Amino acid sequence: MFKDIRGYFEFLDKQGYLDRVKDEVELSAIPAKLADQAKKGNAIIFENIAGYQASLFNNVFGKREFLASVFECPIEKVVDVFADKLEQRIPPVMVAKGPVQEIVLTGNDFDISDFPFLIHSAGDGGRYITGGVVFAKDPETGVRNCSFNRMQLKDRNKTGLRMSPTQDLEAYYRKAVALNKPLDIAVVIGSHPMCLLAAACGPARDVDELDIAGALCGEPIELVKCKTIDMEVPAYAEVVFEGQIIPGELEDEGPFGDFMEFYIQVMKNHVFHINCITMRKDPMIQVIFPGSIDDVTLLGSPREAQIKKVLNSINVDVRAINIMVCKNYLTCAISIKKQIDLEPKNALMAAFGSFKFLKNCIIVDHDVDVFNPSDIFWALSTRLRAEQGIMIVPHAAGFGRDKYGIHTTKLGIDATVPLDAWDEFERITVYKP
Ligand SMILES: Cc1cc2nc3c(=O)[nH]c(=O)nc-3n(C[C@H](O)[C@H](O)[C@H](O)COP(=O)(O)O)c2cc1C
Ligand SMILES: [Mn+2]
Repeated sequence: MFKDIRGYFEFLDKQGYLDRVKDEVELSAIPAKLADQAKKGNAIIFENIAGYQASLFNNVFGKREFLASVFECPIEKVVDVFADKLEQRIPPVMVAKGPVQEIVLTGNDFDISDFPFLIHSAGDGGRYITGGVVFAKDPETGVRNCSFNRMQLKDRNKTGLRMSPTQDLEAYYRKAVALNKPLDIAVVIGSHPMCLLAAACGPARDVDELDIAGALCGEPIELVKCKTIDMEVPAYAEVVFEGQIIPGELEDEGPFGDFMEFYIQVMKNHVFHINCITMRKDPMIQVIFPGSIDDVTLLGSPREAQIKKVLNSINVDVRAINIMVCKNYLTCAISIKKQIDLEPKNALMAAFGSFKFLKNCIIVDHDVDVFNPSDIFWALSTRLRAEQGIMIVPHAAGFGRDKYGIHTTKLGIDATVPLDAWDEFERITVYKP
């Protein structure tokens, strides 16, 4: 497989999935351009940003087709290939040097605002790092963890950092607090696309996400030692910020437009102190727009794989699954070839049981396209018998940030036709002589 994000872009370029903007662009003009780009779906690199040395890229996973090409399978098979690979492990290997350390900046030699980090949404409290993967080690066991965390630029060497109470990083942080020791972290920007997927997939706490990244690549990720902390980072990444989170230090962070397309209000969050930057000579910075397909692919595709695997294990004949149907990963549409009349309810219970954040789940027949929302609505209007097809499970765990209890009730919908009535529900097709 390609070695790094640059290799991935070459790979996408050959298939017409990449746009390179060579003309000079103002940083402030980029968010609006990226909103347009999201409709097109191609990955994009801004190579010439006025006043900035680094380039900026976005839409690494702009279309489902990208992963299908990477895994060399049809789009509908991506979920199965991904599920298989997520169970494999290929541990990383150490190498003596790598391009990510071509330049080393310490002391007063750097200012993070010199990198093209964006204000993403109109009401955001400032510029944010959205494409950074946080590398940390369990202070007791040394097990590595990789996760996404938003970081608000605060000073030349300081950002705010949001970790949620359920994240592995937060568990490591609590151990650091108990030991009264700073938690060393490295923030890696411009990671290999398989490292990005691994960092978002949320495996068990004792699993090193880089072992999964290796499995997704089919070969080990090569790592170099950080310059100032006891951490290893991908040798072929673009930029690394090395530094610490200090126990007990909290500051205002936000507002920030999040993946549900609301603003998270200002809250007390952690602070990341940066003491060293290593990077390539001509670094590239990744940005991820909350609630974009790019964002939802990272969080949604491993959950699709997980749900599909569970349904397969109870012999539900899943034809297609789409957890991005509402631009987040809270609602899922699944098409099945029904084998038993009341089976969709069992499938719904299994789906809710296999992914806690899942709030709404719709099951349709195999002739409905789950990637086409109007086709799903067609099934609701023509095939749903609401008095028996709707299942509500109140008071179950759901998405955590939920002051108003919006995510604690599961809505399951069976919009399939009775098994013995197919003659009456066969869809019309256009007459062709
Ligand atoms: C672009 C992006 C930004 C994210 N930002 C945050 C964040 O700021 N805080 C957080 O707790 N989770 C965030 N997440 C979700 C976590 O990265 C994700 O749940 C990950 O699996 C957590 O890793 P862990 O399982 O090792 O805890 C983000 C995910 C993505 C894709
Ligand atoms: Mn983890």
